[in-house]
Amino acid sequence: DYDYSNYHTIADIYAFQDMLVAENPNLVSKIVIGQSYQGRPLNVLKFSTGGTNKPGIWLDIGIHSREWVTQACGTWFAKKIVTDYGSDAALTAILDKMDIFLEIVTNPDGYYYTHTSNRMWRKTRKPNPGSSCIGTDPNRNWDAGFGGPGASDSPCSETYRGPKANSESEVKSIVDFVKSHGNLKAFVSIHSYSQMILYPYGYTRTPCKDESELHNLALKAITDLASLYGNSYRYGSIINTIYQASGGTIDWTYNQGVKYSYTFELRDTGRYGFILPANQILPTAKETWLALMAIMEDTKDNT
Ligand code: 0X9
Ligand code: ZN
Repeated sequence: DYDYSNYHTIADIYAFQDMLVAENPNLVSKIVIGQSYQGRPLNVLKFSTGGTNKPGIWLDIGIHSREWVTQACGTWFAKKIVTDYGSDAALTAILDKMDIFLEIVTNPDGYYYTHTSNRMWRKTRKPNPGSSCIGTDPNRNWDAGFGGPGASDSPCSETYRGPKANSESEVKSIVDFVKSHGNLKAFVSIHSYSQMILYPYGYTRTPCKDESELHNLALKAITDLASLYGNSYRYGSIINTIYQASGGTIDWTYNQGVKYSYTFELRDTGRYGFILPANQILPTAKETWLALMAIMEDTKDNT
């Protein structure tokens, strides 16, 4: 049986995904939206109770490979969905109306590298011509304020934006999926650490047009999260709450018309940072799930 309370290799997570599909064929399927630079499949679990092109909720996890608590929470979320469907009224109502798409290992080359060579690897693993430094920050590579302040043009930087928007296949594969799906209503990108729920924008100080609604829903989400263990989260726009960041995921999805676009930054606030002890995986997953449910329910009620 899969051990949700420990960290796992990419091989384990791929096997977990296939097992979940095999055990729940009427609810879960696996979509391969592309492949990484090194040729690994970019797997997305689709949770659907049937129908064609129902409104969708997207969750991507681990675009920064060293943020290990996020991929660990992702496997727990996947199991939670199949457990709660048909027994939890709120999750059942969401899945009766909408499909959920879950990409647990969004940067598989980086994740492999964090297990084999450098636990603190963040970026993709694509070489940069003319530089000995490897990789692009896949959260600076999206076509929203690309090239502006809050990203680097130096391949050796941890926030290198890449040679052009969508240069990383791990990003472009999601871009193609979002466009071809055409009916996503929520898009939640999960990172760690710093305990925040963030909404657009990161590349500009101009407030997004749904700011007050996204702000109120973020407050509901962090309140529900805190109800479990009293853990406190901050919330607000990316630029006002964390820092200016251009070329970020949810700025692009929001500009595509996906209104409920959020970035989560999970535990902790810096004591352990990216190296969160495994005994915090389950509490982090459980509290985060309450925030995700708040956002998914509100999306469902407004769809
Ligand atoms: O800098 C980042 O990419 C994120 N923080 S992290 O420690 N996980 O690297 C925050 C970025 C905010 N989100 C977007 N710009 N979409
Ligand atoms: Zn991150």
